[in-house]
Amino acid sequence: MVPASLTLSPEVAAARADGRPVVALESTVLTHGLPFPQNLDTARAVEAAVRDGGAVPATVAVFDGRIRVGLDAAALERLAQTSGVMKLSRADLACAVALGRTGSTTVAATMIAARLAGIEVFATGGIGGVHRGAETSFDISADLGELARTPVIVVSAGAKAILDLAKTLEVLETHGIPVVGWRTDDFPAFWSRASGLPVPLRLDDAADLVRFWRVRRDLGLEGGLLLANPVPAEAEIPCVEMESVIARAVAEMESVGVRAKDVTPRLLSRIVELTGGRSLTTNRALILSNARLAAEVAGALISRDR
Ligand code: PSU
Ligand code: MN
Repeated sequence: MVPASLTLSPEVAAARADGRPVVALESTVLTHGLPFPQNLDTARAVEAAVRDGGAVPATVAVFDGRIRVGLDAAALERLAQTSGVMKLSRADLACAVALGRTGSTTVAATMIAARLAGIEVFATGGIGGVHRGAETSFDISADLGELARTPVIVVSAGAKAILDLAKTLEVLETHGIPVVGWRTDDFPAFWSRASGLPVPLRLDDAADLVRFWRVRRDLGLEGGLLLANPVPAEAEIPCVEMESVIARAVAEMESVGVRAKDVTPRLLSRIVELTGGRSLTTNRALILSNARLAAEVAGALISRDR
């Protein structure tokens, strides 16, 4: 049963009813991750990439207290243009619904909506994770806890190198979340194809992933799976180049005392400035690549279930 506060767009509802592949997409990347107008342009391109891959895109956001799964062109535009909307994660999603607010959904909140809508595959740019200095700040994204409990395959370019990737992998392991390198042995670092950290599992074929996912369900193992897809080589910015930019942005944040939900958006926008916009081009390329892979996986899941 879909809860009353959740609305599927007519297109998503029809695809679900017919058993056609659907890919969920988050919206925090639009409101807090990319600047206007690149955010709107990217959102449209991501939806087109999902369609090209044979699946229906379902961007998730909260409008006036309704969780909407699948946005029409007008809603996408409104969201991309409005500044100051709430960034909603597991902790505040229900509050926004109860009070009739508008907000974008993080990876965690999008996974919750996807599960409620019966969508098993979700494409994002990068998940939240364990921040650098977490041993003192305790800043660990709710995305990791969500992956531990909610059964959705999340396609991500690894995790942002603004995070502590080694600690992020440790917490993923602690929670029993499978981290699968897509045709790679090295955990991708968002703008870079490799972090130098080995990825725990590697798969090269969507059919193998689908078998793995179905066995997890059969064994009653709760939680999601992180499919780590390296950015296409032609769009990559190597780790060594990003490192000095990230270190500077992180140090600036610390000196100003940015905390909690503001950390990730502030770091991302500062990195766009410090790279002169180059990081944006890479960001867009990796999101599109993740959307294409998610569509392929969603299609493979459906053929397996037939
Ligand atoms: N990583 C990115 N771009 C983003 C985000 C993460 O590369 O826009 C967003 C996602 O929506 C993610 C959220 O779920 O930030 C994590 O925020 P926090 O670290 O506050 O949990
Ligand atoms: Mn945080």
